[in-house]
Amino acid sequence: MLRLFSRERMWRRRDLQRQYDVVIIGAGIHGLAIAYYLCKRGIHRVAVLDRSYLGGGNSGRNTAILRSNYRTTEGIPFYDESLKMWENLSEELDYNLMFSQQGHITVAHTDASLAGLRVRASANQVLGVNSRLVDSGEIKKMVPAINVGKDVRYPIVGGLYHPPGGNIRHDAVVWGYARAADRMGASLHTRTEVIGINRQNGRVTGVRTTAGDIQTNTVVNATSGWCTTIARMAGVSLPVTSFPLQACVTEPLKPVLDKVIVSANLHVYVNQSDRGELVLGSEIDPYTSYSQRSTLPTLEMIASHTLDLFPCLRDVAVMRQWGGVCDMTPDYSPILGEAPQLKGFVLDVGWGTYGFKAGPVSGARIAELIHTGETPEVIRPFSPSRFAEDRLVGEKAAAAVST
Ligand code: PYC
Repeated sequence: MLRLFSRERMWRRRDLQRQYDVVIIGAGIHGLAIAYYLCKRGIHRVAVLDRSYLGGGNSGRNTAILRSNYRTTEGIPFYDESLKMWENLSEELDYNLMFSQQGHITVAHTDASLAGLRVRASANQVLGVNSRLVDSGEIKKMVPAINVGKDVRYPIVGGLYHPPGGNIRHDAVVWGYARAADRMGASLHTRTEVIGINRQNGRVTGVRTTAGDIQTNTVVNATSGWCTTIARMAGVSLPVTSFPLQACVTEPLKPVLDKVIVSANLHVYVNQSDRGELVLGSEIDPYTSYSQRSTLPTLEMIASHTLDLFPCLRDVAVMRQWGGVCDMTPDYSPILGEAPQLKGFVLDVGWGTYGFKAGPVSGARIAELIHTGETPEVIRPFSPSRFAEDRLVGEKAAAAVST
C-alpha cells in the first residue's frame, strides 16, 4: 500500500545521560549539523541541548537565502564550500530541502555601490565563484516585475548576478539534520537550558542544566543571539554585540519572482518561497536588544522600499512579521575554534547575518576540529584569537544590507 505519511517520529526523546563525549549548546542548524558530522566521523555520544524547541532561534527566523558571493579571500572559499554542500544536502539527508538554485542579484543604485560590486565580482571570479556585473537592462530581462525606471528616488544602475545563489526551506533543513543526527545516535534535548559550565584547571569538565549536570570534555557553543551569555558562563568574553533583525512574509502569490533580489542601498531583500509567499527582510535594528518582536517602523521601511523595487506588489498583504537576534562581530565574520582561554570549549558563534548559509560547512569543519584536534585550513582565518592578533576578516562589504 502506498504510504503518503510516515508514522515514524523524525527524532526520538531519549533520556539525558550524565556523561557525553561532546555537548552542543543550541539545537539550530549549526548545533544539529555539528552533531550529524560528528556521528559521521564515528563520535556518537553527542548531546544537543536547547532551552527552547528545535530550530526556534535564527534557524527558523532567517530569510533562507543561500549564496557565496562574498568579498574577502577568506570568506569566499568558506561560504562557497557551504554552497557546494547545500547542492547535495537533500540527497545526503534523504530529505527534500527544496533548494531552489534560482540565482541571486544584488542591485546597486549608486555608482559607489556599483564599484563595490565590481570588486566583489572580480574577487569571486578569481576564486572560482560564478558571479558577474549586469546592467539594468539585463536585470529587467531576468526579473520582469522589477522597476528599473528613473521614476524612483534611487534608480537601479546595475547589479551583481550570482547564478548559484537561491533559497531553501529553512525548517526542512533543521528537521533533516535532526533526523539524520538522531538516526546515527546523537541525542537531542529540547527544553533543556544550560545554566552553567563547569571548569577545572583551564579545561571544560561539564555543563549544568535545568535537567541536571552532565560531564564532558568538550562543549560547543553553537548558539546565536545568546552566544555571549553562554560564553560568559565559561569565563570567556566575546567581541560580540547583539541586534535584532526583522523580516516578514506576504500572502502567497502565483509565481512572480524567481531570483533573490537584494538592495543594500534600500536596505531590503526579497525572494519568493516555494509556498508562494514573498519573503522580505531588512537591515539590523539600530539599537541593541534581545527582542524577537517586530516593529511598525521596520515594516513601513521594508514595505516602502520593496515597492520602490516592485511597484506591482502595491496591494499585496503582509501576513506575518518577526525578529531574530544577530550576534555581530567587529569584522562581520564568525568566531570559529577552541576558545584560547579554555580547553575543550569550542566556539561556533558571531555569525551576524550570515549564519544560516554557513551551517553545512561550519558543522562539518567544527566536527573535524573536535575529531582531529586540528583546526581545518578553511576556518583558520576565523579563529577567536584574531581580534587580539589584529587579523580581522572584514566582510561587511558583502552584507545583504548593513547599517
Ligand atoms: O547575507 O544574504 C545574506 C542575508 C540575507 C538576509 C540576512 N543575511
